[in-house]
Amino acid sequence: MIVVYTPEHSQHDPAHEILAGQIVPYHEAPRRAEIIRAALEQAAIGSVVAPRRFGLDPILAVHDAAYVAYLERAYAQWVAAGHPPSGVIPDTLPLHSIRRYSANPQADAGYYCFDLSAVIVAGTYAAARASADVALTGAALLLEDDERIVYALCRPPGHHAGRSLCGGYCFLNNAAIAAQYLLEQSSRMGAVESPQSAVILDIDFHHGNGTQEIFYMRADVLFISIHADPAREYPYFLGNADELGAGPGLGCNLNFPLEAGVTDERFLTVLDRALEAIRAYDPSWLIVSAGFDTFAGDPLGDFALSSSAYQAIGARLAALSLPTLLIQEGGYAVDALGQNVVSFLKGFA
Ligand code: OKP
Ligand code: ZN
Repeated sequence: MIVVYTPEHSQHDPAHEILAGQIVPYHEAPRRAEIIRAALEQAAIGSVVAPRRFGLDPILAVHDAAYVAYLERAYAQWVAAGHPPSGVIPDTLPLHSIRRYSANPQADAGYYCFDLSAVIVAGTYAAARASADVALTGAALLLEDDERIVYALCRPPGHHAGRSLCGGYCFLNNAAIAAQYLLEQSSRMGAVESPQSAVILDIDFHHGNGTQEIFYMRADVLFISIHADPAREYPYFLGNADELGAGPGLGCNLNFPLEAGVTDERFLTVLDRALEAIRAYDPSWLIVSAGFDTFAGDPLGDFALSSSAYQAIGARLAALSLPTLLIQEGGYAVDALGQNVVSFLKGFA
């Protein structure tokens, strides 16, 4: 198995976030990726490669150009406006009818953000670009045909980022960018006559609202998410079972919102239903938004998965026998994160 990793993620290192009105240390911290990398090395899993550079085109195939330009300028204009150098956090969000764009640095931040957790510091844009390149490199390796399973150690994560919104520690939607790239490149190569399609399976504790939004109207990407019921948990406003896709994408969005306390057995039972849907859809590619905040000890989650559950999940995904891109998303129980990722990847061995 190939592992794609770059130390560039560490430039994205906000000190704090605002959680339920409290200023707390940033959960989505650089040590998460370093712990995973060290655990993979110790378990001798995979050969680690650095990402290639893909430029902006594959990012702009998913994200709005004005949004990406905002991510690039946000920190500098924020500091120039006299705001704190600790990072960009909006204080006013243009919700409902209050929607006219304003270039004021505070308003700019609010316009492109849906919560207070996606803090932009000086290195955020570079780190987010590198994270997208990690995912794209994984996709390219699958296209080159010598790899069937690639693990992209992405940081920052991506599944909450929408076409023109950051939030939930996410800036660029790595899974969506990789999926779009796989579809475009494989139909361009034309070696395969059959129309290309992809499944994005999101097993992070939180619903992948950004990914859902990006592909909601499309039939060539089936988005399936198993997550905490949004009635109880972040991201609150999306992730219900009755969100089935729209227009040509109707039937190509499948949510499994779950109760608190989900055990290994319960999760695997629900996963089996997701796998049935994947088999029926018969995609060319499988992209997994792999979050480990479903772990029993996670500070942001209320599921009860054990470390060994991830190996069982991995083995079931491997049994699909699809070219598979594994994309790192959440997981905040950092002491167990390395072992949980190792367990997951062992399931593919
Ligand atoms: C990112 B990923 C919960 C507040 C959550 C942001 C969580 C982002 C999770 N009470 N704040 O792991 O899906
Ligand atoms: Zn999560």
